[in-house]
Amino acid sequence: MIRRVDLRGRVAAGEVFDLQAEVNALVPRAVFDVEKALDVVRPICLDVRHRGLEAIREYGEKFDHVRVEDIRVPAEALKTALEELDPEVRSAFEESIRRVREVSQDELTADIASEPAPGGRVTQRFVPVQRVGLYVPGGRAPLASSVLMNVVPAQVAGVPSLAVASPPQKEFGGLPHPTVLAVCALLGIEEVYAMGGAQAIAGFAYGFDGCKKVNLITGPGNIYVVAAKRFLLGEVGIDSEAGPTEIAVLADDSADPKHVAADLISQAEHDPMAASVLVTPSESLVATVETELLIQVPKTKHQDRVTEALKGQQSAVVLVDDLDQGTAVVDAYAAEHLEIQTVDAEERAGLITNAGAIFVGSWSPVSLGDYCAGSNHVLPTAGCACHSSGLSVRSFLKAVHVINYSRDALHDVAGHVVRLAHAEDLPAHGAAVSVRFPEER
Ligand code: HSO
Ligand code: ZN
Repeated sequence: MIRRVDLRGRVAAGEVFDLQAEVNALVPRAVFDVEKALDVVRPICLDVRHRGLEAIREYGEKFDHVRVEDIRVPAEALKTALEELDPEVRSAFEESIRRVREVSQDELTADIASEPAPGGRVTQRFVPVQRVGLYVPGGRAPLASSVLMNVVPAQVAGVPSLAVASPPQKEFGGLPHPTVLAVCALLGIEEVYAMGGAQAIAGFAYGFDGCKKVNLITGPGNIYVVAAKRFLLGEVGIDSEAGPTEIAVLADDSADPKHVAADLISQAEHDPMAASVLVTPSESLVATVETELLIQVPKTKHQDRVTEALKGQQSAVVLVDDLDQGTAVVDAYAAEHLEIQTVDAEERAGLITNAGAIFVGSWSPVSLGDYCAGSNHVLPTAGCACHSSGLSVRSFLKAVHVINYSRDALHDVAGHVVRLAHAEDLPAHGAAVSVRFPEER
């Protein structure tokens, strides 16, 4: 069901960046060849740039098998979708929104004022990105929860203009999935487009008839969406690249094998390329978790893709010498989601430097974070957690330094500026300061 990797005596605990190459060779990630996908998306993006709306319609017809005349979803369709949403599902979304909103509000930072010299003020102001395009994938199961994970922090950040794109669905008459529309309506989003794939990303990046160009695109997507975002970076800003989902569990004998197995299966349910990795020094836990997988997997609805994901090279049960080695291994692996189920889970979590999100103890499963913890589920995958963060209010804010010096404060430091300017052979830089103090020349 899941392969074993024995790292006992093989990976020395050391600096995390020393271990990265080694751990990645032993627990290889799924092949997610963005470079290859770039060759496919490049002409699509350029076509959308030149032909706009008509190109988006044509690619929708080709890839989503439905031609949509009105790409912009009518207000009436949003309203109807919300009315038709199951009331219990609606209240679950509302609770999820409330929690993400509360966490986002607490994350808002006040301006930071400094005075590095008397009369010389530098203030860091946080300014929202002005127009954002949010992408919500269609695919196997459209993840309506991703709508709120993108929209809520953007709204709390104060983004004044927000648009959502999601692929047209043939079975819904060319509209995006009704639950996606319902959540948009619940959040007060009025600008929604039935477009998907690379053509949607290009549509947002360049703008088209009826849709103004955006400044930033966020949200997960398939490999073509990821490739299009990479191609268009610079033309627009993007959030971190989201590939197939990953869960790493660091556990000892105190962990409940039923819980560990269920959590490994939960993320495997997303994608045959999803990675589920258990890291433990306990041989008995390995045995009980393996047994649990054999019991639980056949009972899951999406058994086929769960099995494929667990059998893949990207999934493994990894035996380590002890929890310290295990901590070093999961830290080097830099999983999108890291669960720590050990006796000392909280302290151990404090040692981790690389993870998209860390789930501490027995009562914080990844599924909680996927929906209702108040944290965000759009997280860096493929090891990107060693340089990137998950989505949050900060993703939608730009930090701007505001410099405001008095005459005296500039005068006090003028000599240093002039000297540095000359040292770089840029005398006009110095002159722009000294011209302000003509009496001293
Ligand atoms: N685990 C996914 C997010 C998600 N799960 C949405 C269910 N719905 C990536 O973090
Ligand atoms: Zn999930």
